[in-house]
Amino acid sequence: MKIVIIIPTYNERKNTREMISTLAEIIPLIPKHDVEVLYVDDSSPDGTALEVEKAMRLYPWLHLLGGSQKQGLGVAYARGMTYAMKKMHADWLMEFDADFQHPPRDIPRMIEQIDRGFDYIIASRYIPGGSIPGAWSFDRKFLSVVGNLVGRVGLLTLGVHDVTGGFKLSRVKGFMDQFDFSALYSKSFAYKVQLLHYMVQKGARVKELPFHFSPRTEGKSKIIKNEMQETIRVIFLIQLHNPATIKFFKFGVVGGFGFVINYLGLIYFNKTYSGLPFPIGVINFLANATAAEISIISNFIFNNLWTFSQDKISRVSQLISKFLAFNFSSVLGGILVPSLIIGLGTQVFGDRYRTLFLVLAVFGFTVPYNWFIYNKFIWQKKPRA
Ligand SMILES: Nc1nc2c(ncn2[C@@H]2O[C@H](COP(=O)(O)OP(=O)(O)O)[C@@H](O)[C@H]2O)c(=O)[nH]1
Ligand SMILES: [Mg+2]
Repeated sequence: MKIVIIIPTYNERKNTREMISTLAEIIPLIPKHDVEVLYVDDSSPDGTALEVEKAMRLYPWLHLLGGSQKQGLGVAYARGMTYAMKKMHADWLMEFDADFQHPPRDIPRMIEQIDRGFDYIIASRYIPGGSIPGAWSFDRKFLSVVGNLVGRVGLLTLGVHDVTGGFKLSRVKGFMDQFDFSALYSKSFAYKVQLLHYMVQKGARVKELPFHFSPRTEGKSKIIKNEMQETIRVIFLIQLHNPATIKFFKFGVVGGFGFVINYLGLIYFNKTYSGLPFPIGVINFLANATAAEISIISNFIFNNLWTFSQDKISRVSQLISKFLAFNFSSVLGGILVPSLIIGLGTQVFGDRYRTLFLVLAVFGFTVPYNWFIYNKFIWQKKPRA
């Protein structure tokens, strides 16, 4: 396998000289694979590129991709990865920093995982055995931990413990070779969360290996101040284009609309039925039952035509049986169980918690329950070409 270690640099001359001699010791330890190194330099004023060029005379595995000006880490990786795949015919791409914050000694451990059937190997600071620099200030640590957590939740990739790190190994075939680099949302560090989200969404088998993220000893950090905002912006754009998120949003709109119909229907049918010779309790029972049934029908229609339009039910026999199942499930998940939660909750804790238990029942039970039932039983995914 051809593995290309991509190292973007901006003013890393001193680190680069040392890094190349360290890599020269490490690469022979990986005889099973063809490991090459590609420096992607943005015309660093300190002459980083000269250092690489000098060493290239000694090491045939060393390459340099120059650039005209500093455009950000995301742009540098987009250039480097494209070059490694198209010109160097890489089977695997490694993301690696020039400044020794990623320990070069961990490279062979990462590469070993290739033979174990993984597609995406992540060096992780946030699993047992991994760490961030102890010398960092509290603020810096806090920002790193919280930023990573925001990323995990925002990307809906809770299974990955470190989503903001920059030391990774990605399979080209079926994964990176299908990524459209012109669609990168960020020119800077936030490209990382987008690539990670892409790999996970593509179904990559992920392996996280713990590592100690060292403090920088030479040169200056190039990370920009508002990187957190930039990352949040990228996550937002990712979700805006994520079919599962769009579907969940539509499901929410339809559900909310159903709730309003139910509420207005209760008022309307209370008036309509008020002439009937029943006590008010029975009238409200009937009014709510009618309104709830109308909202169930509306939920079914709009979810079928809009939310789950890709898996639309259209055969009449199927429509009938699926609607009956939907209706039954809605009575259970939308009426019976929430009523029980509200009834039990207010019985135990008092009536002033009524709204709290309503919210708890809807968001803690009905929403996840319906989402699960709709996806698994009502609108099962049709096989797609
Ligand atoms: N080519 C290039 N490399 C960059 C750019 N920004 C950062 N880097 C490199 O990316 C790596 C990580 O950057 P660094 O400043 O160490 O980020 P930090 O570890 O988060 O503080 C280093 O090797 C940098 O030299 C850029 O705009 N262009
Ligand atoms: Mg660094």
